[in-house]
Amino acid sequence: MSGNRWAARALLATSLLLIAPMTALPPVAAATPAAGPAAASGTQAATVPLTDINVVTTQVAFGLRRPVAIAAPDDGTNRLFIVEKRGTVRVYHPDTGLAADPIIDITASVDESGNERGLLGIALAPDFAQSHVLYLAYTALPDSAVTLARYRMDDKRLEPLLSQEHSQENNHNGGQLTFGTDGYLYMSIGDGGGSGDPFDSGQRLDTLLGKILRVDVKRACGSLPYCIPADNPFVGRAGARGEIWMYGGRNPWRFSIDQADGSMWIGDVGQGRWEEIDHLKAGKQAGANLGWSCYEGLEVFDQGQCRTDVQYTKPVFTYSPYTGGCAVIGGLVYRGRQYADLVGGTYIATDYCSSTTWALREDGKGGYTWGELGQMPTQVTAFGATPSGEFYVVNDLPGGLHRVSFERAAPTCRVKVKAQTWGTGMTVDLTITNTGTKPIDGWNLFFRLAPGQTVVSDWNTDLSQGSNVVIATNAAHNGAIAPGASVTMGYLANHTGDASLPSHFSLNKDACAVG
Ligand SMILES: [Ca+2]
Repeated sequence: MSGNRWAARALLATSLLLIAPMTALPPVAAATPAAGPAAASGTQAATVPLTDINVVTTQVAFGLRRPVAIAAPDDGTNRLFIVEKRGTVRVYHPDTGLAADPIIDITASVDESGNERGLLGIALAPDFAQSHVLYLAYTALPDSAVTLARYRMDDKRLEPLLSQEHSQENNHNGGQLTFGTDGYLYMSIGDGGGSGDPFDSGQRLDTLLGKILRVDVKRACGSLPYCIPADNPFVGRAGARGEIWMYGGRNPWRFSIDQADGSMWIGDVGQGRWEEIDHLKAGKQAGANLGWSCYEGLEVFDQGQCRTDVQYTKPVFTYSPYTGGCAVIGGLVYRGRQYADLVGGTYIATDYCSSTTWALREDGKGGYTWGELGQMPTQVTAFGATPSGEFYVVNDLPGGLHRVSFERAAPTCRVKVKAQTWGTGMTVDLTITNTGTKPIDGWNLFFRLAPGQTVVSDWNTDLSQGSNVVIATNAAHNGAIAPGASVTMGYLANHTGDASLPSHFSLNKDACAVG
């Protein structure tokens, strides 16, 4: 679901596609059976440094066929519903494992042609425990239209509610479904696919392509089998679709709504230079313009799509796919109990190709801190949370379901930064210390440069820069770093005014302490 860089690869690859010693935490709410993960833990935010946290995953089921979404009925059954792209939903239970036969099978209605088409999203009705009603997003037969449908488990009835023509390209279908704290259903649809927004969909308001929609599926209005909430931002505007909640999306493959505060976190898959995560607070969402295809991340992508009379919502986090990433996989804010001291209130996401686990927290000053928590399994397509807020992920071609846990582990490396800056240049010395207990034998240090910085030369390392990402590899003479020992390397760079220094480092994929 990202660009066309990975066209021959798996599902999301074609273009698809955050603590201190635990201080006295406020008492967490008792295990109240309520709607969604918010029920679990309240809203305290963990403060353990992100560099001190590792993600750990444990495979609990295998043999899934291209799983792309997870839903967790809050009905006391402890089941997980796993969506398979071909059009089936299978049940996993921690005691009995993965059921062989699907509980839902709509393969007869699903167009699975092409890498990114199929059954893509699921959302359980807020009253699912009583109604057994859920909602599905898929590309439909025969015309590949991106479709929202209601599914009644009691009589296996599938009722299409809304569809968006999407026949020309098979990528960028979106397909995330999530109920908001307002009881409305939110749905993402990609920009129509291909590459570079060929239909100019992102900035147009007369199409549902490149959008996040908000609809009321509890009621029907006139000829529509759903209603458009009267306070949707473009209701009544000539030539605009009333279903639109936000626009300027490229392929918002996975987004989530934090039930604790109503904010929305969006992983919008990038074209080729930037993957991005957007965070929109409650009250700041209606009519937000996420930028595509004027912007890709923070960079102008297509000036022809830019306007001076609109306000663009900037991503809160971007990364270059240069280090092996290809498609951001939007995740969830952790609101569970088990790891609340580590990642409570922290947003967790990953990348389909690099499997880097990204963690984001608000810094209380209007910005965000970020970190890397280690590796997810390869090809993660979606996160899911149990009613008590614990995380699972599924991965595409390997077809696994994995339980996600977090552990506190002191960083095994420390980087000290020393710099001299002038007019348009800077020299930076980086001292790497092995703070772990094992010898390091060969290393790669990853870090990011500020916009406008370009490495000119390096010493005691073999350094390469792609986009804003630097990979510094050991020189022949300093690959070995014994526990407690240090090596110093550095570089000279040009800058265009911003001489700020790198602030995050990872050594052999482990995040390092800094300073
Ligand atoms: Ca954007």
